[in-house]
Amino acid sequence: MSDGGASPTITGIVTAFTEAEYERVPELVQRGLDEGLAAQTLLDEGLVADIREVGEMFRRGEVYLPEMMLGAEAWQAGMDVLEPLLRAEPQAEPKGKVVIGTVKGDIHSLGKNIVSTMLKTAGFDVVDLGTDVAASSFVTAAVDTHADVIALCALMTTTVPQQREVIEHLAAAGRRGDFFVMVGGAAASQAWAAEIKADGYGETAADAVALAEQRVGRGDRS
Ligand code: B12
Repeated sequence: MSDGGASPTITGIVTAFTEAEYERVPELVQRGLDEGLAAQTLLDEGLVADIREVGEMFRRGEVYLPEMMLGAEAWQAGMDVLEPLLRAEPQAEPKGKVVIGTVKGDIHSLGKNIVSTMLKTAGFDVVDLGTDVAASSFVTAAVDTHADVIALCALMTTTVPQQREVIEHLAAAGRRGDFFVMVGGAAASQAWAAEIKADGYGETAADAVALAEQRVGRGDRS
């Protein structure tokens, strides 16, 4: 996590997560804003880095599921403070349409929600299908809404195969060429994206925006 050289408030947010003082998170995020820190900095260097650290502590057996749940709640409470500042005015002419969701069997929503917010901020029309979304539902939603891009989020090694499932469903429906399929989430990788022949992989929400822009900018919308 990136607390080297960070402001005392960001260091405070880091400590709130690692010391399980979760109730302090929204107040510290607000303090950061009052001190003039950018919402994006508080998100990237504070919240995102910290919830990942909670996940590492969980993996190492240093915290248990209830702490991870409390960490997720604190994350959302901090995000509630930041989100109005990250959200842009809706644009009259959307850049394109993105259908997004977390794949079947996977209820992790925080990263998907950031990607969704950042895409909206960048001017995309976003259809958010939520979490635990069946492959067939992605296909139906993309076809019905005339989407340009399908964004698939998967956080677990047990659920990431569902990203391939969506691509196979598209192919079976004869619609594979109609949509730019991008994959992300902690369980996905560049190599995985290549293996399943996805059109793009992004490590961050900013990558998701860049990929979606690349797609609509190329003018090969179907
Ligand atoms: C918070 C959390 C939870 C919360 C989720 C709350 C919520 N509403 O989302 C709770 C406590 C409910 C939870 C439950 C579980 N969890 Co959990 N969880 C996490 C944790 C700590 C953080 C995830 C997160 O929100 N990260 C922050 C966000 C911002 O990051 P992100 O999702 O990666 O998204 C960023 C990028 O990936 C990218 N991105 C995301 N999506 C997309 C999509 C596209 C297209 C692109 C381009 C980019 C992109 O942009 C985002 C912003 O930059 C992770 C640890 C980790 N390292 O990920 C474990 C983790 C994912 N969980 C894990 C596990 C095991 C579970 C449980 C099975 C635990 C249990 N025993 O019940 C359950 C799963 C239930 C289910 N069926 O899904 C494991 C998975 C291990 C594996 N098999 O791979 C992890 C890795 C923890 C660990 N180290 O063991 N979890």
